Amino acid sequence: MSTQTTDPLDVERIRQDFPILQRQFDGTDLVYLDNAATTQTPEPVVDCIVDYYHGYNANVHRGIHTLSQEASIAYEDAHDRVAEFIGASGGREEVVFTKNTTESMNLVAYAWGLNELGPGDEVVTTEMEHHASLVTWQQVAKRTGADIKFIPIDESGQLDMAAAKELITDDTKMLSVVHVSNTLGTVNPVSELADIAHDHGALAFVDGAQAVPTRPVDVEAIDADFYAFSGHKMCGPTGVGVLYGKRHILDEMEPYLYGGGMIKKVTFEESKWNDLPWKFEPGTPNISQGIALEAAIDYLDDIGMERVQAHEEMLAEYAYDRLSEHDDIEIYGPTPEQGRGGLVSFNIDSVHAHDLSSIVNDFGVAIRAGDHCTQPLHDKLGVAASARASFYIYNTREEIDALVEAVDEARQLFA
Ligand code: 7TS
Repeated sequence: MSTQTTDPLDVERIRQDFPILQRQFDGTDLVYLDNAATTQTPEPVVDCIVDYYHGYNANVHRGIHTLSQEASIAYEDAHDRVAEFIGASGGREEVVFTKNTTESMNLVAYAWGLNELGPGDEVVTTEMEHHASLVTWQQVAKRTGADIKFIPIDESGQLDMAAAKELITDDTKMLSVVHVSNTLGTVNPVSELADIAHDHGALAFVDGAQAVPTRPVDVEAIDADFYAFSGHKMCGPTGVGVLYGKRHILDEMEPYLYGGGMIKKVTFEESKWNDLPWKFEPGTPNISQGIALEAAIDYLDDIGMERVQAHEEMLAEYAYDRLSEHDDIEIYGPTPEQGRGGLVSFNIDSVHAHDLSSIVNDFGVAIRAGDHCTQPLHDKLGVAASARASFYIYNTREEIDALVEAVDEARQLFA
């Protein structure tokens, strides 16, 4: 691990690693503020993928030949690197590579939920979950007869912890909570919630899709039983995600998908499962993406995750303050003082979020509009959609100024 400091980032230097940021549309610079959806990919990560295809493209875990050995070692080592990055002392055995956070979530739902839940059991989750978690638990609940309970949010978009303590009981078998909300920017007290769950004999699943890319995360300090995130939101490629699980829990779980690679011994009658984590990675995996996730982690670690977090918080505060200057803009979620991740979702009175996103796009500014896969949360906020600007290591205050100016243009157009 690099020496972590909170010195400001050398953003100009970082931007040079991302050729896509040089794009212009009719002479207008791209201002990419849709990082909660996916982040851009720096050259060392792209190079890693190219090196793989140019140098040692082969299937993993099956060939004796040199290329296959090289690919296998690199792919396996990437699991260890992820474990180190998130503080999983069990190493690769606690790190399953999936396609994305959504698949990690489904793995837990199928392999754990369908076997462990039944009528009378409860899954406690929150009102700010992404559909990846919410829809999946709904399906598991339907198939097992378990109930889902929701920890409500308060006016500021933070969890009502008094309600959480009431809702988590001895009937709770799983607490499932998002670490950083992709809509509100709320940073949830996941460690405290995991402690409450454990006091009642329940497990804790944490959706870290917006957390691992933006702050130091230590799954053991949180004491999460499961923790999920996606490579493509942290400078990595699409097609690789992670499910961390405590070793003894993964050990006892049945596989989710079956086939080659996940078995140790097969007869016509039955099969014995492979060691962790391969038991959960059947078939040919996303090899180059897995290897490139290590390159993405090296890239972020070189910058230092504490500095990434400080940069995110600085930009979130700046955007919050600049957008708050206007009375016709409503921002959702906590104030910067209450703590928020590097994104700001908002609505402007006179302009629908989709129109806003389309108009600011004419000024080269890429933001997201819609429900951000949190429809029930938007229902609770009383809106169908919101506009969202989300930041990363290569964004600047000037780019937020460009957003605010583009929003001004939209306001005038619709006045
Ligand atoms: N959980 C959270 C908190 C997320 O923000 C996302 C993606 C997911 C799960 C699912 O991740 P995936 O990699 O499996 O797709 N969120 C968003 C978003 O906010 N805009 O686009 C994708």
